[in-house]
Amino acid sequence: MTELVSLTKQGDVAVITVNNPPVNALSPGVPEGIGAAIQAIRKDDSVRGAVLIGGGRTFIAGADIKEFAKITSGQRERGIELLPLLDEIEGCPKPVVAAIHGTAFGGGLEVAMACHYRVAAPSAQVGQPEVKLGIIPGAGGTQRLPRLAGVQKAVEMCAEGSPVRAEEALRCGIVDRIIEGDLLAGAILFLRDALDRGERPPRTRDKNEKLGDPETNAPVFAAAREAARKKFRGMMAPLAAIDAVEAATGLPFEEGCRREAELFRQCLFSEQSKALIHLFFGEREVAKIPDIPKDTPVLEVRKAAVVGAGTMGAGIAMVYCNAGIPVVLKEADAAALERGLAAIRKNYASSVKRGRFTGEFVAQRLELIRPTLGYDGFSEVDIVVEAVFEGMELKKQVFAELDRVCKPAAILSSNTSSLDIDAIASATSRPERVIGHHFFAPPNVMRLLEIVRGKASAGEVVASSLALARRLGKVGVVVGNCRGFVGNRMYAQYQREAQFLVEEGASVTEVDAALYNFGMAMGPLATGDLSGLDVGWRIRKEFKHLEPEGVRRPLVADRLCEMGRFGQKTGAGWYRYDESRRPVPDPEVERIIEETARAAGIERRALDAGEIVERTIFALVNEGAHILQERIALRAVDIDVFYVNGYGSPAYRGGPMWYADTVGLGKVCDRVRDFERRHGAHWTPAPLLLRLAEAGKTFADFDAQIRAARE
Ligand code: 3H9
Repeated sequence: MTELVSLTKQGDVAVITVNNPPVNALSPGVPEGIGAAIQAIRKDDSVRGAVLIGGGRTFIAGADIKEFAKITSGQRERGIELLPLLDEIEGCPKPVVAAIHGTAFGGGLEVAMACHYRVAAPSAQVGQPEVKLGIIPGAGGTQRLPRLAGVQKAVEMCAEGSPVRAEEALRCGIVDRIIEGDLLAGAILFLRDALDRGERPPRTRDKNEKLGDPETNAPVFAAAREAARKKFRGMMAPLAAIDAVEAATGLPFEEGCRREAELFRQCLFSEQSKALIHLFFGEREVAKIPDIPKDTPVLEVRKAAVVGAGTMGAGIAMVYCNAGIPVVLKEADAAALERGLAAIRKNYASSVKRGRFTGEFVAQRLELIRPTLGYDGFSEVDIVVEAVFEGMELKKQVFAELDRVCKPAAILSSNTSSLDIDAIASATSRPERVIGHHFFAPPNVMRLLEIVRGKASAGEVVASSLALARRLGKVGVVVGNCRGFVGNRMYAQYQREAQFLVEEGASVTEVDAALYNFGMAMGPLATGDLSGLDVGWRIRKEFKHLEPEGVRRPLVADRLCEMGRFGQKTGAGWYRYDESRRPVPDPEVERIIEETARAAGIERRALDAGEIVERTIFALVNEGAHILQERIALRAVDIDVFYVNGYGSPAYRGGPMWYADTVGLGKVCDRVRDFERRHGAHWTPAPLLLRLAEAGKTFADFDAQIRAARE
């Protein structure tokens, strides 16, 4: 065999083991190795059947995703052709059992479904997650899965990409038995039972009983399409996956596979797939910090504390509880503490109602919260998250107290979204243990954690923060210390342009609709209303003395705040809100905008959606380029991962920096220059953007250089 696939024998049973760490992907050599093993088994009269198993921590986790870029860039001539291998396995006259542990994902599940039987460890998971990469199963997954699991389940798994656990896989017919204890021994026993029964190795392709009929299938496909259009707005792969499963119900197996292959290719060569694959690797790359070695020791977090039980503090406490970490929740007065606890209980109750958590799970989580008005229990915690009101003096006071009450090794983190982390750290005797942990609202939902590295933050504290982020189910992105860090610093430019656009003549709904249609989860003005316009107002007032003179500033948001229109929480902001918090366009706001623009001498005109998108998204990109140049973000992909996970940027566009690459930095730069001529110095192109555009390069090239330097 190859080094990647070994063939051994246990009596009359052959064992094919895939050894391609870390996840046994089907990299070049693996399919060939499995194919050669099957041929050897066919010829070997002493072998009656085989078990296919993964070495190390998992079964095959899918095709090698790195190969896709080689195919689409032309670097690799042929696609990944797994179908002949799967025919080979399925056509083998001796039964082959797939023994699954870890994850049988994508091509891994497709290989398993071509085997005659599947057994699984209780902790195993199976899935067709291809849509998350903007593609669909491309090796018969959409044809074999409905034959095993039925149409409804197959549509769900292929269109949504979520895995199912072994128990459910057994229930719906994807696996035949769950093996407690030694998986290989159990798989061999299972195989011997099958051999003793003397049955012909069953081929999944022949199992047509679960394929249903057009009448019962039609509403299943219609409902799946409707759900996919809502849940995966703008994405093509989920709809293509549904088409492919539908083909399984209407076409003979081989023709269905051909249809699947066509759809797979269309998806693979789309910009969406390239963007999503960029994010897949990006999410893993953000945890690699050039000056922090992989083996840096990390602090084990057994207990945590949160200071402040407001919206953010309460949400952060829930994040810790959900990860099973006991948390002390401190507030200054009893009423505020009770409000925070009530918010947590209400939030959990609605999760139970929606079926996300069981009542038992929630009861256990609530047990983990220990409310307090003082600092009792703080001496035992490994980490504190400060989430008090956003003001430097208060934060310094809290950190000085934490320094006094917490053990020396404890990490002291701040949830500040914009304040100087070094200034906060200066209030302690241990600035090396201080770091920013900026969560995004609502903390128990949003995946992003902005990890702000102060000038003194120790490598161990950064590494521990990244490990903790993963444990909390977050994606941690490490950024440097500057005003607003990466998130709010870039977002401020985006918001600024959105507001300038309304002053210049676009309506509130036009601005929001243009960006919603671009794929943002919400328009910028509706987002402002959701997070509260008063937050930015307060920050603008705090930093007013730092604003350079003579620079144009948005005017309307301050006027809305002066009128008490803080957004959803006051029932009015950029929109008015009805009792169900639905936004209603408000003529009063349009009147205020017109009045303000007239008073400021701003000429108003019609603006189209294209210009709205360019003005807002290129503002993000230009600021992103400044941030990269200043090394506040390590790589462009860090910014992309950041914006997709924290700011509702559409994943299928790959994040703002990747999107700029797809537009072409030359074109982006020309538009930025044009905006500079028309709107002033805040549009001056970032030197890095200019440099890359002039050299015909991309942000991806910039990242490649950083990667090369690291390696
Ligand atoms: C497919 O199969 C298409 C088919 O229909 C056939 C078409 C013809 N390839 O996530 P981790 C790397 S599409 C290459 O940190 P975990 C990953 O980058 C594929 N590399 O570990 C990382 O590298 P590094 C369908 C891969 O334990 C390292 O492995 N399958 C692949 O938290 C560890 O990864 C999927 O979409 C891959 N397939 O989670 C599964 N997978 O250390 C994608 C991982 O250098 N993978 N790597 O940063 C996953 O969901 C998770 O990695 C998994 C393990 C759950 C398996």
